[in-house]
Amino acid sequence: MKKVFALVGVTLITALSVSMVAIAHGNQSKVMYAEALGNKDNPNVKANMVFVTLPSGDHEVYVRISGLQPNSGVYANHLHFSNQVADPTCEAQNGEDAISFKNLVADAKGNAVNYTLISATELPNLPKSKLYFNIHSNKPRPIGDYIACGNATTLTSEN
Ligand SMILES: [Cu+2]
Repeated sequence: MKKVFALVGVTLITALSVSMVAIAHGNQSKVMYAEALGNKDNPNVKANMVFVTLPSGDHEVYVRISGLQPNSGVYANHLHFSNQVADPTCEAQNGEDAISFKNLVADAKGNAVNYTLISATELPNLPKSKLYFNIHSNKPRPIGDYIACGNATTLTSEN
C-alpha cells in the first residue's frame, strides 16, 4: 500500500513540475476576442470571434454570428491588421492586411458558426498592430463592404 501512495506522489510531483516548467517557459495559450456589432444598415447582426494561439503555435478560431437574413448565403470574415499603421480600427477600416477564416453560411434563422484551424507554419507570428474582426457583405460582390465589425482585445497573454 505504501508503495502505491509513493508512486502516486511521484506522479503528482512530476505532473506539477512539468506544468510549472511550461508556465516558466511562457507555454500558455494566448486568446484574442472580438464582439462585432452590425453597422447602421445591419443593426441586428452580432458576432463573436475567439482566436486561440496554442502553445504549439497553431491557432484555433471560432466565430458565431446571428441576425443575418435567413439563408442569405456565404459571408467572408477576416481579422484585419496593418503593416502601415499601428492601430487599425473598425471605425477607420484601415487594416489593409487580413487573416481569413472559413466562410460563414447563414442558416434558416440567419445564424452561422465557423471553425478555422490555422497552422503555426501558415501563421508563425501574430501581427504586431492592433486587429479588428470584419464580417463582409456578400453583395453586390462576394466580398463587399463590412456589415459588422469588432476591435480585438487580448484576454490572456504569455507571461
Ligand atoms: Cu476583410
